[in-house]
Amino acid sequence: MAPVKVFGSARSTNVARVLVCLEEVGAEYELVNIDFRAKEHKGPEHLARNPFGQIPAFQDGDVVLFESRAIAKYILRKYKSAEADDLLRDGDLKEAAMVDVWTEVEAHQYHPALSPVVYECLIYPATRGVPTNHKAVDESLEKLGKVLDVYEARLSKHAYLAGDFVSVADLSHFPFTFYFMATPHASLFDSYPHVRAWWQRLVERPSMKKLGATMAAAAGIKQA
Ligand SMILES: N[C@@H](CCC(=O)N[C@@H](CS)C(=O)NCC(=O)O)C(=O)O
Repeated sequence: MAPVKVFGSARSTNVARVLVCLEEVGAEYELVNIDFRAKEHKGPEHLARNPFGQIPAFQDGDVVLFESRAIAKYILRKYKSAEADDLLRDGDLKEAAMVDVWTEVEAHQYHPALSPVVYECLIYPATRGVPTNHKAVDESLEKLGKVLDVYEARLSKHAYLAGDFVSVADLSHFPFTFYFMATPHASLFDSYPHVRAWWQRLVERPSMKKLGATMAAAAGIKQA
């Protein structure tokens, strides 16, 4: 069977969200680079895969997908096995609903609060050569603190976000949080002991160790 294809680079956060799922289930995959400098992501071939001209895109035979969180769920459904963790909980209505809730929380609360810090401190200086906008960072950190208050309360009752089981909701946090930990604001998490312990549990997963090493090397981040 031909391996599935992921279009984009492993250093890209949204691509890494897909790759971490492929690593979790041990699926074979081919990573196809898309040359941003040559604007390949805005060319007709890539637009046929992702009409928004973004990465990732994903191909499994005649199935072509975009949107990293949707691709992640496809992968976890396709490669569901007794050996891998059940990361969607599709067989249990209540658990699956909580997985959906916290996947939405990641996309609509956590990501908008945390990602500007990563863009301002790491991505824009590296890719656009512009200095950090500290006002934007401070505003984001304030929003993030409020989100982390909710996470701390949740994670003081459960080991993972959707319950006492790891799920795609947790995995979805990996790429941006990984880069956040390389910003000067990583110590914010120290004020949230249950969140910090949750993050520590996640990054010890082989999938995240592997992806983290790849992302760090690609982005020139020194890991502790
Ligand atoms: N919601 C999308 C976001 C994808 C996205 O923002 N990709 C970025 C790279 S991480 C991109 O392709 N940016 C180029 C552009 O928007 O032109 C997803 O989760 O897949």
